[in-house]
Amino acid sequence: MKTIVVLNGPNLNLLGKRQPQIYGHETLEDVTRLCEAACAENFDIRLLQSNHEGQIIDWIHEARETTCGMVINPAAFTHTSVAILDALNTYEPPVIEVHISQVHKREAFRHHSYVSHRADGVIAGLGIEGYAAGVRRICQLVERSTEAAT
Ligand code: CA2
Repeated sequence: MKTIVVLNGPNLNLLGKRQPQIYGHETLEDVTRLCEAACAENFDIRLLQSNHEGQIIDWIHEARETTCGMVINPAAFTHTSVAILDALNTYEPPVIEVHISQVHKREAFRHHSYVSHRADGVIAGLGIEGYAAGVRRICQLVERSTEAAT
């Protein structure tokens, strides 16, 4: 099994419980189910969420050895964290950045992403379906690179 890590930043533990007009009614458990359903055969999902920047950085470091790709919604750290960008720059497999809301229709401070300097793809405004699209893209990229190597 190849593992895709799905990392989630601060406040996303409240998904489905607050501000449904922006983030919808689905919870992180629903995101896990959606990602598992989107996975190709021979892939599995490890979904993690933290409100702490250092924890997310530690998980990125661990993922270097244990995962074949990453879907990341860094939440507010998207717009602030050079430290998460630096950690992602040490991670070689494909990275897809996901935002549930259409950040470019929102406040100007949400329009810049440090993580986009590293991400291989960026998805915004598809609701939680964006995570599934990110997982499908990771599977495709990993399968293509495996085929190219054989
Ligand atoms: O649209 C996204 O996915 C965001 O990454 C969500 C972040 C926000 O800071 C980014 O600009 C865009 C906020 C996550 C907060 O999540 C909540 C979920 C439910 C209720 C309250 C907060």
